[in-house]
Amino acid sequence: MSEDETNMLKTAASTEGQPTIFDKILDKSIPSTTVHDDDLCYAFADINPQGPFHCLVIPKERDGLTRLSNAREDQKAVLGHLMYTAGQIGKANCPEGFRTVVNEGVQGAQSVYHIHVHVIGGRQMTWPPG
Ligand code: IU
Repeated sequence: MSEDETNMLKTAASTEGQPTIFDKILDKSIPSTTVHDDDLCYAFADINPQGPFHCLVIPKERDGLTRLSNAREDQKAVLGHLMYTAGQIGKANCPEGFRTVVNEGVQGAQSVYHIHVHVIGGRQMTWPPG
């Protein structure tokens, strides 16, 4: 990762509850490569891919969903939609298998506080994750 990218991630990490870079991706003021777009969610290519295929699936309305543990009961449908969409994207792009990841908080290595599901594939994964 370049120094610029590292600095962007550090900036993103300090803004829980504030607008994030993903708002700018959603309003198109920052360009992104679209993988999927529907009423509830948007998926785009990760800027620092961890495999031949790596995208992020995000809700269009963050509505307090900065991280998984903040989800309210009335947001179960949105969470389900994010996960369903991640599965469909993975199936379409990584027929040999893929990994979905939701990082949470500091020890979970979350850097952007707008919930997102990573879909990573196109290479053999290992376990445990780092
Ligand atoms: P994390 O789960 O919060 O650590 O993941 C944030 C991801 O957002 C990470 O994989 C970054 O490469 C990615 N990302 C991006 O795709 N575009 C950006 O402008 C920024 C981060 I900042």
